[in-house]
Amino acid sequence: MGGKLLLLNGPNLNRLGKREPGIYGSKTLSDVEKELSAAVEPFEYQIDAKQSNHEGQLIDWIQESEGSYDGIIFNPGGYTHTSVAIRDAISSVTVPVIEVHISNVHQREAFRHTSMLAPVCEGQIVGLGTKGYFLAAKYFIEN
Ligand code: DHK
Repeated sequence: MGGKLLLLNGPNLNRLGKREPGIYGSKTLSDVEKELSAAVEPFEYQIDAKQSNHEGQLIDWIQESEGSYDGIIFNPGGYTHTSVAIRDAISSVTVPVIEVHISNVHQREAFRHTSMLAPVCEGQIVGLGTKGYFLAAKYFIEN
């Protein structure tokens, strides 16, 4: 029992709660980070929460996760649909990654239907709101 998870959020997710609330909900990223930490604590899991709007920073954090985390819960924001470099970073580490999207990307614009990253992730949770982050943590705790 026990472990350490990295909660990683990409561009524009720092605007959660203010940004298009009809699509992304009213919780702030800080709310999600605090609630997730509290939810995993009884299982002796710890969450490190990081957010960046910058592709290179996200890549550095993914590379540095090797050996330090049991899993990464990752909402890559718009980089989901574009970033070969983030895909390569995920492939370069053995830490399993779950891709999370708050919105149902498949009900939205066609350019959101493709993920560059999903093929190298352990799994993907889409369209279940911020609950998706909690479901990803539950998966890591139970596996
Ligand atoms: C978040 C974003 O910022 C978008 O660029 C993605 C994702 C969808 C989400 O639903 O959490 O297309």
